[in-house]
Amino acid sequence: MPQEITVGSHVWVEDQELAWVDGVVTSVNGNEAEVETINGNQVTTKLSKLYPKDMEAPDTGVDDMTKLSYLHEPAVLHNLATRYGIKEIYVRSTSFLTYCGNILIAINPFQAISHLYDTELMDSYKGAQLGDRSPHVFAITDVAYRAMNNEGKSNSILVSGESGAGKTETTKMIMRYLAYLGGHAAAEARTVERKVLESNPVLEAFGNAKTVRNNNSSRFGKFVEIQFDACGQISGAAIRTYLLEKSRVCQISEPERNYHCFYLLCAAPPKEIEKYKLGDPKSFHYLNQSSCYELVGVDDSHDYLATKKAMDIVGISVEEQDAIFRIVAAILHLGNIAFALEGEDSSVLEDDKAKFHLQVAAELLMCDLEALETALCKRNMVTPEEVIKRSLDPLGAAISRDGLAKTIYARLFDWLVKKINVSIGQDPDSKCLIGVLDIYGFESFKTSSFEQFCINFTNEKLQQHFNQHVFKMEQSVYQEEEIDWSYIDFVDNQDVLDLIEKKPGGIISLLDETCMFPKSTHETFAQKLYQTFKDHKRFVKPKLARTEFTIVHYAGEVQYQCDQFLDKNKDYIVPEHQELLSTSKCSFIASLFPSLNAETPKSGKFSSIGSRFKVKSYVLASLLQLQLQQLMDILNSTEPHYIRCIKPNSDLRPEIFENVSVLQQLRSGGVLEAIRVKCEGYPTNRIFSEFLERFSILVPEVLKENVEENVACKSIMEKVGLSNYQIGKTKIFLRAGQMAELDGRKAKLLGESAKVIQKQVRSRI
Ligand code: AD9
Ligand code: MG
Repeated sequence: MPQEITVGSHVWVEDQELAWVDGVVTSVNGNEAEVETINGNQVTTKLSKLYPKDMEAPDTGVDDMTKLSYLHEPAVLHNLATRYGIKEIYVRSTSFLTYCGNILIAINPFQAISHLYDTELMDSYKGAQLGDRSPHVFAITDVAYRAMNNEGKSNSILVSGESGAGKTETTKMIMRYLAYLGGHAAAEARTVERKVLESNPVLEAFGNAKTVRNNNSSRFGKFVEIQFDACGQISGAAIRTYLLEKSRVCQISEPERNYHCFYLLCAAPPKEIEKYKLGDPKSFHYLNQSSCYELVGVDDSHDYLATKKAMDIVGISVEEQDAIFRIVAAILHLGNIAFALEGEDSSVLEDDKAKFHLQVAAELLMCDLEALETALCKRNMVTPEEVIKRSLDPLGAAISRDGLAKTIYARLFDWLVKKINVSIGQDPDSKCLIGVLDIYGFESFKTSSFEQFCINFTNEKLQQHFNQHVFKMEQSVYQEEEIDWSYIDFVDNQDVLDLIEKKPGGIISLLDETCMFPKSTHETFAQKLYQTFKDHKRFVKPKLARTEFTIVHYAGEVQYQCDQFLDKNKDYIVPEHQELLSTSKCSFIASLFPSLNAETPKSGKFSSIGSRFKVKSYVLASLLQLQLQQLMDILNSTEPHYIRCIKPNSDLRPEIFENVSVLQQLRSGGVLEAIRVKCEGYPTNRIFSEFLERFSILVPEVLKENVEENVACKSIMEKVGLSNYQIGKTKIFLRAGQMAELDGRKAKLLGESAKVIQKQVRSRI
């Protein structure tokens, strides 16, 4: 039972709607207490479920979580809400962002805040000490840049958060600030940083889409590696992308949209519309599955021209741009090729409209019309004697058509990334880099599928990296102060990672094996999982489940539906499609589908796309595993900084702060876990003089005894009867709850209830 809570104590109590609400203890009865909350409720609860509220905390909150006197969940949440609520006061000083150790929490304002990203502000952050300026994305970037220059070590900034939390916007600000810091003075030398910045609109046009959660949602993960020369100037960059959501090309649901580029092209100048035989987006199947065509505040025709301009800057030639948009148009036409049943199980083009679109698609893809039709409607059956053409039924033909559209799009996207990398150029002599990671956050839906499995696996990997780092940071503070830290417990998520990626025997291995057997089904896959992991504490077979499984992730349980795991894992191009496109008369298109025999893997960093083409079929989950391992190797060689983006509400509106959802995000983002790690050790520390100012009233004679500050602090702790604290070189380190205990004693001594703690002995918190 926490001793500090008595009648009159100000506390936080759990609340279904608000997560935590503050109140005053009105009675204590054994292990239970009655609390009157500020919203007028009487709540009876266990004493152990109450958390003390710091009555000396400033009304404006604190800009650094480590300054919180009581480090616990409600205090963290309340502080964030306070900071977000007063953002008007801080418009100039940008204080809706809060540091937590070297973690920056950024709450999406959902409104443009004036001067927040001005050049003047950049000037003011340049070279400023971290504590001297209010927390800001520029501040953390400045620290990374300076650390790189001073210590000659690569740094990385990992941005995470749920969809719509502001990761991409934050990433762009980091890149802008780095271009400002490491940019070239002479205009003609600025091409590298211009290309780096302009890669964003290009990738967004092809990789972003409106979703329920975000009007400009990135449907891929991205790691940008910015290379610097010995003078600290940008000398090259490399972009790696992860897991583009291919299914969106063919399937969208209300109120979402397909990738932006399709709508941009439909809003192109009349000449282009005519050339690509386009028209109203409503007339295309791949777009009209949802009735959302336009975005508020977005002018597609303006963005079309802006995208082309950005393409110019990143070095995509006019001919290449023509081929790219020809492909985008061809995909729209492909989608309109509908099939009808012929005979028992064959398919033919449904009507003249389908014939027209087939013809246009063939023209745009510069391939033979009949060959395209055959590739869509028929499959080769190879027998020892001969190759027989087997007809597909209309459903099979539609699946074949969608498969073709998805493959073309994915290859186009990969081409863009590769082209940008080649155009920006890599600096082979660069010793230092700053990596910026903009990756999808943890996801849990009613029906979570393969995509969520991959996303959550990625997040487990990053979480492990994060935990290890936070733990290391904690240790380094203790070491600096020369205090004992050896017994701090550290819980890792290695067990979840083993469950997913252990070789052999993990889920990914089992999935790969299952995909290799032609007769496997998702049911046999599920059975295999149930058998293998029946005793694994991170794996649960839900009651009555036949094809679902649950993983107990660090951020919570997620139930996966493994229906489509096998299909989605096989990233495989139909040989007939490959053959068709590799013989396209358009050299650009043919180059996206190099003939399998002619392919030679390229050496160097960006061989993955090339070597991927080499293999006829591969499995996505293990490809991701490989990519993540490479990412981890890079991250492990850098000094990491973390930005946790928080989405304050799901309406995407300013000034609304939803406690429950924010708390869930703090949990998923590992912020609460970081706090837990901190609480395992000494969550609160105070410089000796501050501690004495706040608590010498408890043992006034210590000030009279002419002793060292550390001895005086020790005396106070001993007289109050607290142990297990540590005295460092400059600070006293307190265990969880000790600060509250001291405050409780003080309040009692002052002869008043904790409710009216006078703020006379106010110390800087
Ligand atoms: V997703 O996982 O790619 O779906 P993100 O990347 O986390 O997501 P994004 O950066 O795209 O979110 O931000 C969503 C929207 O929030 C933006 O389009 C802006 O309208 C808004 N936003 C985000 N950050 C800021 C900001 N610092 N200032 C103003 C912002 N508005
Ligand atoms: Mg994004």
